[in-house]
Amino acid sequence: PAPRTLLLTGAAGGLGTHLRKLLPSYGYRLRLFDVMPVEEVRDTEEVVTADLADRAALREAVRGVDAVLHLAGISLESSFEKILRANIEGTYHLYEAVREEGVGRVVLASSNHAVGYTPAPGPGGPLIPVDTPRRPDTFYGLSKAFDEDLAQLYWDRHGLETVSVRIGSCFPEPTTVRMLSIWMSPADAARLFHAALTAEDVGHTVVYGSSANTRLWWDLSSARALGYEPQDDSEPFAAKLIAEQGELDRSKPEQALLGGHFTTDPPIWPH
Ligand code: NAI
Ligand code: 15L
Repeated sequence: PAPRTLLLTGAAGGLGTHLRKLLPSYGYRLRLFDVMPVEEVRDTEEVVTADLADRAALREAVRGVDAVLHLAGISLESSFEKILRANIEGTYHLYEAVREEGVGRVVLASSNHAVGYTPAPGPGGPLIPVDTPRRPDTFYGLSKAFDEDLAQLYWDRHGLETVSVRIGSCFPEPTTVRMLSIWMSPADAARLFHAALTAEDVGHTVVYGSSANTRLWWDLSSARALGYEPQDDSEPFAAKLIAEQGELDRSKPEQALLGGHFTTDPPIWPH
């Protein structure tokens, strides 16, 4: 198939940097958008350095692309004001640009922290479904819950399709025992985003984003229904992490709840 042009927002970040390497082999031409400069730009890449608050820059960045993979934003807890600007208003500005330019599909980086206060299932317990009630654990998680609802609104009102991916922990390796249950390898992230970008008739679909981990906490069936076939499993990392950190202690909220330490870290107030 002919290469599809993809706007990758948040391209200078950790996940964006992995995907710049991985997505071209799926046939995408990348247009990169970030407020921070992108390093080592390839000949095949176009770059837009701008803030999500810049409506004119966003509109131009979105013009002519086949789809948007929206990763830009604050990726950890912060003050409400900063989250509001980057993750809530920023995603709204992006969707307006996408609607105005007639782009048909967004894949949205949501997060496990939209449902972070959900108890993690014990061994053999029922997996967390995608329609579990939202239980954001932070202003950050709340912004991801908002973005999912924004995506639903733009589907219902404007016919603009979104796959919202509640990403677990996407790093080269899991570094905590909690992450064994929600880890997504960068290679599986590319597989999942490609499936989310190309599956037909997604409307607004919410999926969890992880590898096929032996200790999985959530239901990957809506992701698999898009054609996603995860190839990785965190289990080879388990013995070492458990030897160093111990098994999860379910009497501690930060080990018993999906969102981990996000559920117990002190709130960040305006400063
Ligand atoms: P990151 O913090 O490394 O990258 C985010 C990028 O967004 C940065 O390059 C930053 O400059 C850019 N950005 C922030 N505010 C912006 C603005 N106002 N305008 C333009 N660009 C802006 O985060 P990471 O780990 O790469 O995550 C990417 C996305 O995936 C984020 O939306 C994050 O919330 C989400 N996510 C990531 C997870 C992970 O394990 N890496 C887990 C769950 C969700
Ligand atoms: C997230 O949403 C963050 O963006 C990422 O940095 C990790 O903290 C991840 O969740 C996690 O829960 O491990």
